[in-house]
Amino acid sequence: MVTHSATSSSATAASAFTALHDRTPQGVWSAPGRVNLIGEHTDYNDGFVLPFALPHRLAAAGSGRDDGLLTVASVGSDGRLRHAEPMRIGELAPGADAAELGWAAYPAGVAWVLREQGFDRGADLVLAGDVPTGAGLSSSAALECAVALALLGLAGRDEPDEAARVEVARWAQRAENEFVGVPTGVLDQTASMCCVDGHALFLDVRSGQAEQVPFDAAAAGLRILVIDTRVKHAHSESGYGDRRQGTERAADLLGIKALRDIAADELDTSLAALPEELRPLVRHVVTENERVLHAVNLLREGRLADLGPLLDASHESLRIDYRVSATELDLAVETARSAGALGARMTGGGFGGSAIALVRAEHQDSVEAAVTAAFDREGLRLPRMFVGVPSPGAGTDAA
Ligand code: GAF
Repeated sequence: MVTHSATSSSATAASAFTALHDRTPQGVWSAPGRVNLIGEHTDYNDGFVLPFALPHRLAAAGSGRDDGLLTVASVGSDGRLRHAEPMRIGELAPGADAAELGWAAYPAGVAWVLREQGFDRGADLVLAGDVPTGAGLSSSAALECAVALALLGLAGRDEPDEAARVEVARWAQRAENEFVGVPTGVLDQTASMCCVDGHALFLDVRSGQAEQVPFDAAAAGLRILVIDTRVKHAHSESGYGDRRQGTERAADLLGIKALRDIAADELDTSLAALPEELRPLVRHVVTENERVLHAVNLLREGRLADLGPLLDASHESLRIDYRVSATELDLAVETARSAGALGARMTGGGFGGSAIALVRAEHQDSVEAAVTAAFDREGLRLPRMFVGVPSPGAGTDAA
C-alpha cells in the first residue's frame, strides 16, 4: 500500500471533515498533480509520455454512508467550504445535467463510473488540495484519482496494486470523457495513479506498459523549474478537441489505427499522402514520440543535462506544428533559455498553463528573476514558479 505521512492537504481535508461532520473521517486518500517532462499530445495517438508526479496533492477525507448518497464539500483557497448538492449515486448519469454541476461533475463522474463497476456505496467527502488549478498541472486528474481511491476504499476495496492502478486511471479518464464531457487522453490520470517518488514514468499508452525511470535532477545539480503563467485561454477546450480530431482523421485517411503506427522513417511518405492542413499535426506526433524515446534513453544513461535540446525541440514542434502554445508560454520559454536554461518547453495541453525549464542549480535564481522581469516588462500577470520534484503517486494517507 502506498501510505503517505499526512500532507498539509490531507490534514486540511481531515480537519475540515471533522469540523463539518462532527466526527473524524474513516480515511484520507490523496493524489498528485503532474508535470509531463516530454511527450505532449501523444497519449490519444497511442504514443509515449514521460510525466512525473508533483508534491502538490488533492486530498479526500471521507466516511461511508449506507443510504446511497454522495455529499462533497471542498475547501477553497480562501479556506472556506463550498458544498455540492448531495447526489444520489444510483441516479447519476452522463448528459446535459453534468454541465450544471460545475466542479462537482468530477467527483460525480467518478462515482458514476465506479457504480458501473459495482462500487456504489455512498460517502461523505471533504476535499482540500494545493495543485494549482487551470495551470496545466492536472488538478482535475488529481481530484478524480483521490475521489476514486476514497470511494473504492470506503466500499471495502483494498488499495489497488500496480495493475489495478492503471485500471483506476482508465476509470478516472472515462469519468472525465463521458461524464464531464472533456475528450482528454489518459496521461494525467495515469501519472497521478502510477508515478513513484524520484522517478519519471515512461508509459507506452498503446500497450499500457510502464517503466519507472530514475529521475533525480537535484543529484545532477539540476532543477526542473515549473513556470505557471497563470493564463488559461478561452479556446483551450475547443482547441484540444480540434487537434485530437485532426490526428484521428489523419490516421483514418492513412488506414492506420493511430498515428503511433507511423515509424519515423515513414514520416515523409505518410505526410505526402495527407492533405496539407493535417501534415503539421502528424509531424508533431511522430517526432514527439521519437523525442520521448530519446529522452528515456538519456535518463537511463544518467545524462540529464543533455535533455535540454529535446525540450527545446518539443516546444518548437508544439508551437509551430501543433499550434497549442501561447504568447505567455513562448515568453517564459524564450526568456528561460536566454537566461541560461539548458532547455525549456510548455507542458500539458497548452493554450496557457505552465512551462518547464531545465536549469543548473546555480542558475535557478537568475532564470526566475529574468522570467519575472520579462512578464513585468510586457505588463503581464507575474507567473508563479517552483521546482518540480518527482513525488509519489496516489495513495492512502496516514491519519
Ligand atoms: C491534457 C490532457 F488531459 C492529456 O490527456 C494530454 O493529452 C495532454 O493535455 C497533452 O499531452 O493534459
